[in-house]
Amino acid sequence: MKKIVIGLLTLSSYTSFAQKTMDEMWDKTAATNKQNPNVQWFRDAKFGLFLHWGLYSDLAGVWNGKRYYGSGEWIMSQGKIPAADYAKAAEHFNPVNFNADEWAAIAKDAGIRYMVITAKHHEGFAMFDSKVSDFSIVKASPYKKDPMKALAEATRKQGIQFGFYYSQFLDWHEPNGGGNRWDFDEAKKNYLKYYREKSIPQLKELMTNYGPLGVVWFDMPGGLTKEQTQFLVDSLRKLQPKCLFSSRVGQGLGDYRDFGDSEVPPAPIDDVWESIYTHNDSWGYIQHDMNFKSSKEIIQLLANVASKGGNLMLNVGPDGKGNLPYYSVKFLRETGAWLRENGESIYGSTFGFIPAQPWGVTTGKPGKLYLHVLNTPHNNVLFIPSFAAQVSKVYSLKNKKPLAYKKDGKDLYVTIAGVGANSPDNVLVVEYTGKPQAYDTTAPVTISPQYDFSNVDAVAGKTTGNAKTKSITFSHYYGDWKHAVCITDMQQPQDQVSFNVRIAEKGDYKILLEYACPQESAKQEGVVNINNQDYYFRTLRTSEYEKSAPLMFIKHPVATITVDKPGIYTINIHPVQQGKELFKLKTVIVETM
Ligand code: FHN
Repeated sequence: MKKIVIGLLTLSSYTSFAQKTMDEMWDKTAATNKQNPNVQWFRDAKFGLFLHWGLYSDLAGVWNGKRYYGSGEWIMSQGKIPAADYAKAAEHFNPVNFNADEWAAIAKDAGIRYMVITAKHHEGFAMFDSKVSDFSIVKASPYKKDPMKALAEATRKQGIQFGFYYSQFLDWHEPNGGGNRWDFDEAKKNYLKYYREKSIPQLKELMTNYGPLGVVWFDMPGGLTKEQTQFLVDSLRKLQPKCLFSSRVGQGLGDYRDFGDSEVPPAPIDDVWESIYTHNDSWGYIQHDMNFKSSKEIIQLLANVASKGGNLMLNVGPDGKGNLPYYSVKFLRETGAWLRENGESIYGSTFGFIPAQPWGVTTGKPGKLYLHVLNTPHNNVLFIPSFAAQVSKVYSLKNKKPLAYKKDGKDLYVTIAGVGANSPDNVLVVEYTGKPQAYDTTAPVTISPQYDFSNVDAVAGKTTGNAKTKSITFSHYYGDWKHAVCITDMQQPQDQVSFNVRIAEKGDYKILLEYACPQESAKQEGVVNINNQDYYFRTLRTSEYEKSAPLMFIKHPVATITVDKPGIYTINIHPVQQGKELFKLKTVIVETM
């Protein structure tokens, strides 16, 4: 069994994060500080609310009549706005509609267990009453109050852990802060002076004046050595020993691990970790960004992240008047309603020992496996392969309705007819005794005609030769990062990928390859071998790879096959001859004909 390695994805600045191999992503050497005994509440919390709120929220993605797209909180950098001009924006930042109790109540209704809000983002503006800098909501804006104090109290009153985001290095307002090269001469910057005079003192203010913090969420570490970072961590820990630090404190000194923006690991990670996603395309409020994820998307994302053993912290960007966007409130409340019925399968769970199936994913607790049914099979029978433990009962979590099931050898079949398929995630519970099998990354991927498509994802592939499994990062709008795990570096016949699949029923199937292919790789021959039969194809051009642009994929039908006998098969793919990288293969799709 391929061991799932775990570790910390060391966070270089996100602009340089491009392609990491699976091993780099799961590099165990950069361990987190697993010794922090206070991490259990975080591990169990599973669902957090991220809030990006600052001067940029009032600009709402517009400066001097020009609309900016993606990462509204980066408008000063995108527009290379002089710090003195940008600072004037504070004069009309007056969030008079802000209501801490209302925000906290919405978070509670949404099933949120922890909240992290930007105390200071890269713009350098303190959203709290800082004695260190007058560039703050209290001193520089007509609002003149400290919203963080009120929000911290209201959030804790709702039983939700409260924490701050703090950009400890990037600060475009300060001559010695990181990142502003349009106003200040990089060569003259004294980062340590910035840390000593603003960053660390403000962090101490936050850890002293706002009550017990669950988390300090650091971001974009830079400029500090491991020793200096250790000194920062040690000095802050003295103020609140129980407070957890995110991995973006840098140097592997976080208490838990954050993946890249909008990234989920493709297989379970037995570590304490968090995936962070925007609700639309931006962290900070942008008035013309209306691409909000539905409650179905949020619920299925939450289930997917939990099925890999992690937390989802979903971001919302309040506007400059202190309002939460309508669709964020609407879809978060709908998510909360689902969690009130199904939260047992999420909160306090860990990854399920059955890998993703065509019907969905699994989470687990001792003696219980939760089946998150995201796609209903045509025959209303769930196939759960190789369920080694002894099943004691199976039922719908929502209404405890018992469900018929049968074992055939180790395989488990559950009849789900009549279980309300209208939910974005129908959760079933399999209670069992005895020892379940460990999660097996080499388990064959199920292909079944009970679904229109069965996906065989790159992470399930076994690579040989120079072929690699890599997480490819690209974006739509600025900073709106996307990730695709692909099989890459196949340039010659011995660079191969093989997938073990279990085809559940005989029949005719169409094989489609979902890949990205730049001009230089187009028109190269590849071959798919299934059951000792070769199927040739020639690659089609999709798009050039550039991390700050969309990476386009094609679903290229390459073969029709007939399977006479259900069973285990191997799908092998490789270039026919030496050449450029054949393509970046994301998925082998098996369509039921
Ligand atoms: O640059 C920031 C960005 O504005 C946002 O705060 C995200 C949230 O994870 N962090 C950095 C980019 O990764």
